[in-house]
Amino acid sequence: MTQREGLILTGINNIYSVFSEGFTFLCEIKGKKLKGLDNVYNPLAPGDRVRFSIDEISSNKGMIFERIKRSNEFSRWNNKRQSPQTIAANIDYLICVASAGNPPFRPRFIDRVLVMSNPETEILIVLNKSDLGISSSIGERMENFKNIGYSYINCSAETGENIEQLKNIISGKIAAFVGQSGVGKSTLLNILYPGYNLKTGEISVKHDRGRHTTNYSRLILENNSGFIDTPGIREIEIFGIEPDQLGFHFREFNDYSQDCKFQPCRHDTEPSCAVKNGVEKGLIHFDRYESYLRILSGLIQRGSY
Ligand SMILES: Nc1nc2c(ncn2[C@@H]2O[C@H](COP(=O)(O)OP(=O)(O)O)[C@@H](O)[C@H]2O)c(=O)[nH]1
Ligand SMILES: [Mg+2]
Ligand SMILES: [Zn+2]
Repeated sequence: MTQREGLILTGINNIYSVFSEGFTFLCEIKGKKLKGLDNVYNPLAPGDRVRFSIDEISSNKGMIFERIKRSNEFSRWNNKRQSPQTIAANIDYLICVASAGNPPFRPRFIDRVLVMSNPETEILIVLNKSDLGISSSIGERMENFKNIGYSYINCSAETGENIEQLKNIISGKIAAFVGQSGVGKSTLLNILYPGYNLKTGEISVKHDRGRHTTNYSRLILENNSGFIDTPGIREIEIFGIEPDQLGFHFREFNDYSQDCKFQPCRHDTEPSCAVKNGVEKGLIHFDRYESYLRILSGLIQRGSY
């Protein structure tokens, strides 16, 4: 029996495409469960490295018996299944795509992506559909992201604005594109990586009677780089963060939180809170603080972190 290491490209209905030494193998998980990975929505995500054995009879099939330790992951809480769901693993770049309109700009979605991103993963906020016009309130919120230390660019898949720049940024990297449905992820990827004909403009349909949706994340490799297209994310539910720790994931709060009277401070109803004081003085963006409070109350309500 031959054993190998491979890279998960995609998984559909528990059949995983595993890329290894120039070939793609269709693999299942040996014994249906991977050791130590019980309470998760999906034990394997695009970008995961695995050890698998190749079937002796049909050589394009195999059995995965181990997931190699991840260097990072982008995950969310799956409310329906009440378990963590990994969207992409071992990525070099997290590209958070938003749109200037149609669907409306949702900065709080971006805030949530930022909270769930690993500090070691490079992150870029891309405001697509700039051709629709960037209102002053959108521009101001985007400036704030920049002021607190996140990179962002405006672009348009329609007019080509800044597409070359985006191409240069992700060149040689594995980049995961995340963002609400309809912001233009697949359209951008079709321009950045021509030839894969990713479906665009699809209206997400609620599937009835437990039928499996055809929407799934997949990793596409091209030379030394590649991308993960992630369809169908409506919301990013936060998990894995204690309520007392949430403030540390809003990086601009850290300039103030050491001066809060209570330590730890949830920056909510506590008196003499330096973060709230910062919001009142306009040093911290009010909308970021609103985002923070919503996530905080969500975490407390759910009661599991
Ligand atoms: N006006 C405008 N429309 C765009 C742009 N990029 C994508 N779209 C349109 O937005 C819709 C959704 O795009 P799609 O790539 O499927 O979004 P995804 O769900 O994020 O993958 C499609 O109808 C695209 O043609 C853009 O830069 N400007
Ligand atoms: Mg898409
Ligand atoms: Zn505080």
